[in-house]
Amino acid sequence: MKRWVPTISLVAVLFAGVTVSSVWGDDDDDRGSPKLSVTVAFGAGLNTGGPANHHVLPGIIHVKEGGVVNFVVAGFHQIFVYQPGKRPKDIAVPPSGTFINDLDGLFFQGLSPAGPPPTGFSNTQNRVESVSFAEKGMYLVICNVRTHFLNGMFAFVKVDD
Ligand SMILES: [Cu+2]
Repeated sequence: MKRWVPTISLVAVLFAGVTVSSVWGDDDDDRGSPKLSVTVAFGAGLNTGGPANHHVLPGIIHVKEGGVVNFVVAGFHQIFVYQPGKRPKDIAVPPSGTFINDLDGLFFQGLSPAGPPPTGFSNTQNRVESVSFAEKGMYLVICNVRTHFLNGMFAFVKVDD
């Protein structure tokens, strides 16, 4: 009985299109030069709950000047991005309540998961919110939901050339 043996050409076909960037991921880490369009997980996914969900991944988001960060929002979260210079310890966190709402130095305010959205859909569902970064700098991005931020749900967008 003749046995089937994969040839070099078959192996080449199987791995065709698998580039170094797709192995490393174009946008899931901070390696290499900044990209013009980056995808970020804002919330760890609807198969998680509580503190396990309260993450922005990756923690350092590297994007090219003039580029866009596409935040994939998993459920009940709200994106707040601040102008460069604002640090996590500068956030004025109220002692109670659902939201932080620190508007000082705000660069971008995402859709609120509390109110009726303009689209007619629930803002608590998964969605993408894209934010453009025209100028260089280090921008703090947090989840405006108080307990989420206190669980460490924040990251930095590093805009570079
Ligand atoms: Cu959140």
